[in-house]
Amino acid sequence: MISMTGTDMKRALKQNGYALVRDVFSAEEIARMRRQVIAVLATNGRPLSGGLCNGPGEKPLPRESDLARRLLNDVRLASHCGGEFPCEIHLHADTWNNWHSDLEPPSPTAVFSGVPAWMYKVAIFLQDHPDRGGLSVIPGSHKVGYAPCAPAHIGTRAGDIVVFDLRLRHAGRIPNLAERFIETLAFGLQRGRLLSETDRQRLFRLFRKLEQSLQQAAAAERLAIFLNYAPLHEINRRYVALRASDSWLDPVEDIRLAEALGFEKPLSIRRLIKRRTNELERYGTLWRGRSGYWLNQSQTLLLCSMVKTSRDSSIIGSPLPRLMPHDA
Ligand SMILES: O=C(O)CCC(=O)C(=O)O
Repeated sequence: MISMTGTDMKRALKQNGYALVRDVFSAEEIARMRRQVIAVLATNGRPLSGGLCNGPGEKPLPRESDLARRLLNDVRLASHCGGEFPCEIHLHADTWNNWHSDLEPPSPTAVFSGVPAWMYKVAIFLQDHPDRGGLSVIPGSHKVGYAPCAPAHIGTRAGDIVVFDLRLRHAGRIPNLAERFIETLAFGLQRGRLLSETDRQRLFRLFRKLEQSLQQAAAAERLAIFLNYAPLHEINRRYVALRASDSWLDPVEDIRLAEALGFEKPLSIRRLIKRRTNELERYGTLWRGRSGYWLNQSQTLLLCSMVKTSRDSSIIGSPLPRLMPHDA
């Protein structure tokens, strides 16, 4: 991706859960995308949150269409993680989207090591959103779930893209009072089995059209494209698997562990790790960086128990939670 280095992007995503990349697409590209999105939604759009959407599900954008071919093969959209290209496209026109996260954030433990490409989504807004109405986010909420933090309304110009973590709390155009009322009412009717999901979305669409007909000046249609790096159903499956393992937790640096365990010569922990590599690798690949070993949570616990056994001192317990880098 351009206009932001890979390092800056990684830092922004790790810290805030989102990164804004300016001027990725030219005005001509945006104009063409607008025309193409409008055409697709006119024929293959289905009602969603007052507007229309396309993909995934029935009649998604064909991969051989010009829009799909361009977006799914565009090196500017290749993931900062490993260069993967996006594989799924969602088109939205004039939808509202209240606060939510696409994947339930982990709480209270932060998660940010070795995050795979599929954990991110790219948003392309096809018009300017100088203050609000584009993407709003709760910075850092991908790490801490529902911690109360002030929202940030990301000011975007047509041509910019926003990359964000699927665990980040975010919103699109926030529904107004009347829209929230109709949502609550429709949810009630759906719960009482008086309305199907399709009918509920149709009702929102009708309501939105009514709202627009009452507005004095027609606003330009709010068009947006969202790209995923894996199919949606795959993302959910992989996330469940990831959360069930401990490899997504921040690894612990050998020296910090040795210090927390009270080693007189912290570097000597490496001899122990080397000696017991086979046992440690039963719990995942032992990762050796330039500055030493990094251990996952299971390896850390195992190493603690080895030290405990070899020194006959009680170690497991209090130091471990304090080893997490984000607590430092
Ligand atoms: O409508 C928007 O801009 C936000 C869309 C969104 O929240 C989502 O795709 O998860």
